[in-house]
Amino acid sequence: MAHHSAPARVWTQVQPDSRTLGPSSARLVVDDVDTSLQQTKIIVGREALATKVCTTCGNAVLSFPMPTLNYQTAGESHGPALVITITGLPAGLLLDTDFINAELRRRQGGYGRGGRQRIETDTVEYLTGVRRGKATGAPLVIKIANKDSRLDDLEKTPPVYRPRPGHADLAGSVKWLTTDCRETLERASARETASRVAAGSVARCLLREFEIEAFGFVRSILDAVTDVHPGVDNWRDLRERRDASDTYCPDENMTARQCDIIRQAKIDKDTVGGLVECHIFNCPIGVGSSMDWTTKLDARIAYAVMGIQAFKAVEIGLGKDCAFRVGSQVHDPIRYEAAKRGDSHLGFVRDSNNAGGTEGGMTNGMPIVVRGTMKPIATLLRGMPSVDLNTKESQQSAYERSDVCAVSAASVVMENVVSFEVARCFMDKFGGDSMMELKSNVSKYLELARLLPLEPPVATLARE
Ligand code: EPS
Repeated sequence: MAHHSAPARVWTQVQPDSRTLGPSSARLVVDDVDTSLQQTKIIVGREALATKVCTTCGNAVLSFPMPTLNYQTAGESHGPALVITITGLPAGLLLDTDFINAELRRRQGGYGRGGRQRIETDTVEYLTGVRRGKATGAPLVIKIANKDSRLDDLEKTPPVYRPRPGHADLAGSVKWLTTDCRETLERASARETASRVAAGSVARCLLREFEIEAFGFVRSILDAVTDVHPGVDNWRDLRERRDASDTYCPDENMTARQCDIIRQAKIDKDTVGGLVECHIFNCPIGVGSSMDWTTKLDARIAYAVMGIQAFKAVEIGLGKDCAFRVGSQVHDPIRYEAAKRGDSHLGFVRDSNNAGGTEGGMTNGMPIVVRGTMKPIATLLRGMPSVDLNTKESQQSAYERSDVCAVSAASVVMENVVSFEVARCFMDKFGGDSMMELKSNVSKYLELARLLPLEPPVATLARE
């Protein structure tokens, strides 16, 4: 007889007056966990199906759709608006609109930006999915209005026939079978990164409920590199220094050098790029998964960072420098300190963090450290050798109003897209339709992880 022929029982029972796991006001409890059932996820298209499978008979006991936290952006640089749709948010998530708008404002700043930022005041308007300041669990649609909207005006927004080397112009024009690069560049423009900052800062509202915090900054512009070392103890202080810096670099001397470099590039009608870094603190062990390459947190982060306009490389922890060291100089030794069981690493202390907080695609309790390389912006006032796509004659590339350096803005974008990926994997692991359920799931997991070993070690059983 089948062990489980039908969804005969609920996996967990929630009863009052037992072990309190959730917020004390709700007094939610999890009782009578059937350990013969395990949870697996099968990715179907863009949705995940959560299926509880009996480990004894292999039959599915319960099956229900579980929306993965996800987002999509729409909108052109000079269209009427940018629109962001976020799905899979737990109901009850408090949206800190001041925080979200402050991140959008920060993205607009940084020394070396062009004239556009004096026109726009990027702020979010919620169209759906919010009631009285909290996410309802329905798709959350956000609008950021473009003040400089002129896409259909051919005089103000003329066709572009001379592609800029380094931009999407040439490849996009051929791909969409047109000689007008405008069709491609309006969507490829880094204006779209405002959408990703909005999505990421919504995800950060979720992460902050679990005291998971992100800190992004500019590591370098051209050859002006700071050697600051952010860590759990000093990052808030560095954040203040970053916020006082015109280039978002938490180092006064380097900020001055970076501003000089940008000023010179402007005189030379040239552009400059640099390195940006993001550190995520206090993420518990086990977010992300080694079970499939698509579920690895570091892979998701790399995907998201490489998706930022003008990014050419992404590194986690020691990154490419791992190639120049032997194993014993790369891997972070493990020791246990019971007094630190309350930390995100649950007491499994690492004195170095070359891994950058991920091992096997999962968080290991150490800060997640991501570095991205942004190339110099492709729109040079002096132009670059190119061709007219209609006549095929050699011409200098076209000039569109642009930035001399947008590395500072890119640091804000990276901080937020990385946060979204952490939140996505966090939701994949803990799930829950509401914040209350999510919090209960997280507490229960941490409680179990701290109780390890939950069963007698196999070696002990073998001796008995
Ligand atoms: C940007 C808006 C754009 C550019 C820049 C980033 O606005 P506009 O083209 O109207 O000046 O300043 O876009 C690019 C650098 C690019 O590669 O397209 C913004 O809002 O960040």
